[in-house]
Amino acid sequence: MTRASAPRRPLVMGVLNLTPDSFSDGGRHADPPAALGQAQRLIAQGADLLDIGGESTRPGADPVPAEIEIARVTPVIAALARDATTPISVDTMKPEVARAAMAAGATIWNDVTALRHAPDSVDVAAELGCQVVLMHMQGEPRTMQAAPRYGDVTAEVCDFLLARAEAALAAGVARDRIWLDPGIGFGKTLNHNLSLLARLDAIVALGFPVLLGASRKRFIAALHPAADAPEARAPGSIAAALAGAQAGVAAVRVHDVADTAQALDVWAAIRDAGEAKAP
Ligand code: HH2
Repeated sequence: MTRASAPRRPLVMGVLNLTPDSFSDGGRHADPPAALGQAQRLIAQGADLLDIGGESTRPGADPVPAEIEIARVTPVIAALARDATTPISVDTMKPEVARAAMAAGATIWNDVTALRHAPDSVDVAAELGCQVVLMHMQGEPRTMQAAPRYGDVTAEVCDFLLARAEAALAAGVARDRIWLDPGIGFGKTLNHNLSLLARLDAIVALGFPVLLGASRKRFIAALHPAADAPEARAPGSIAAALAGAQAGVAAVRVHDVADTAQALDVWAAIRDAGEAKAP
């Protein structure tokens, strides 16, 4: 996936949570017309991809049965796939939800468990032939922030991501369909998040496109207490997106699409001007 006739910079993946309880936009787009309206706004604001989820992964969130998740996401995916050309990702850990989402028109399976939630996840991903995002998480959403521990967080995240990519490849997922994601905020302290954001180049060097999801996350409020409300965290989110751009990530998963796209366009123009001047 690349952007046609535009400066080289990370794709912007707009987040659309069809959940009552997501930490930053929960309950806002609960019915299909409201969700569709928000999806169209995100596309108009410059989203290159959309990530649609029907289950919150915030710390302490309650699990959602597959039928409910499917009922939340598939009508919106089907309507969007009919009317828009923007690639659609489904944010789910359940193979049955991924399968229903692909049948409705999604082409990317974004799995925060890196295809570990169900024993058949890797096989279903291979069978669906979709793109897959393999994300790092220590523990599970309910308890992951209790006491995260690492020796060398970057090395451990890289080892995990490579092992999950190998498991996907062994099951028959094509190499060019695999994305990796360090999982900012998933079983990580402030220092773990910052270490990873400072060493995104090491994850990029693994040789797969990297997706970065730092948008509106709690570490921003830890660094800047005035940004306690998730909607107040756009500037910090953009700072993280620019760190990702500098390290060569392929896409950033964000809530504030217009502001992020603007920041990345300016960043890319400055980089290009510097490259044009280089001897
Ligand atoms: N973060 C969230 C959810 N899904 N997927 C990937 N690949 N990377 C991420 O960093 C990531 C993700 C959490 O953010 P959000 O969707 O806004 O909240 P919630 O999980 O509460 O719906």
